[in-house]
Amino acid sequence: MSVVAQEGFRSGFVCIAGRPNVGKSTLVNRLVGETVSIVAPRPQTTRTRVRGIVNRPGAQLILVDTPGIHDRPRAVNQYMLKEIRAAIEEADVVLCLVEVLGRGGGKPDPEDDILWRAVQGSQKPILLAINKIDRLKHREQLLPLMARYHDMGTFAELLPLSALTGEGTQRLEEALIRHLPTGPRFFPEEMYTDQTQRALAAELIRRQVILHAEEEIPYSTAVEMERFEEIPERNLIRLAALIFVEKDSQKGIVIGRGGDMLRSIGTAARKDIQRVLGQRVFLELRVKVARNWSRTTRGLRSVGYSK
Ligand SMILES: Nc1nc2c(ncn2[C@@H]2O[C@H](COP(=O)(O)OP(=O)(O)OP(=O)(O)O)[C@@H](O)[C@H]2O)c(=O)[nH]1
Ligand SMILES: [Mg+2]
Repeated sequence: MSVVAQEGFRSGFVCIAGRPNVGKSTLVNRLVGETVSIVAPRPQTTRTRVRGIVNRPGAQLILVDTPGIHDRPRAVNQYMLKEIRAAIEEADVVLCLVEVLGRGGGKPDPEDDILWRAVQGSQKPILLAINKIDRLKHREQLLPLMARYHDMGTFAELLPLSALTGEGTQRLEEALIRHLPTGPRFFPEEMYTDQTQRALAAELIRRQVILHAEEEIPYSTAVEMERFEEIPERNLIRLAALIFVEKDSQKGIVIGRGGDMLRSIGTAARKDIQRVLGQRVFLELRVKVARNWSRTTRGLRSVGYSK
């Protein structure tokens, strides 16, 4: 790994912060061009900081995806808030993400106040991306919103885009690189995330639980990989994972009638992991109750959230 700074080479950490479900993880995956961070159509999908690395001629951007910012007293929410604060702290550039047609009804969402409080006072360049412009019928709808954000005076640049279609993401990338300091390449060029394959596989399983189960179960689920055994001569990975829930009733739901739900979670997760890791996968899943794990620091540790 080369840490010798090339003349004019730019590099650094970009923290992506914003309310739950605005598209932070979709944007990271789009810019990196790989699945780095899991995406789901409901809030609070991302739990920890996830780094995605973008290598371009003359620059290395390290994108730090964070959990959606919101303030609730449960231990798991406070853990997520700490992850966001740490990501802002380590960043060279902060990218705030909001969505069009959000709850502000054409104005900045009042619930974003917590985001502004978290970034204010930071001496770093703060950029604002307005996501999901593909959902607008008329592009002029953007203008009043842009004016409002402009008036806040907080942002070095305002960039409308769609992480889903890719529109505007090239401009965003160029803007981020412009605001990065000069510096060395921190990660080898072939590396696109600092996550282990083991951690990524556990996240892909958690995503399938989120997509299959309803109500409070996604918020009560954690996944721990018990076994990750690569068998290169057969191009196969043998995985065994534990799905933690908080109550017996949730365990029953995740397993389903005659094991139906767990089987379909397993099938979908196995396909996803095969696609992302490019190897055949043998996957075994078990469900276990870690009573009320999300409510205490000890509980969080017991399911693998140890920071
Ligand atoms: N229409 C549209 N949908 C988008 C866009 N970007 C993301 N989405 C959708 O928004 C939902 C949330 O996306 P995520 O990337 O998981 O959002 P997030 O901000 O990481 O959410 P948390 O991790 O919960 O904070 C998913 O259903 C995405 O497909 C976009 O540009 N346009
Ligand atoms: Mg996310």
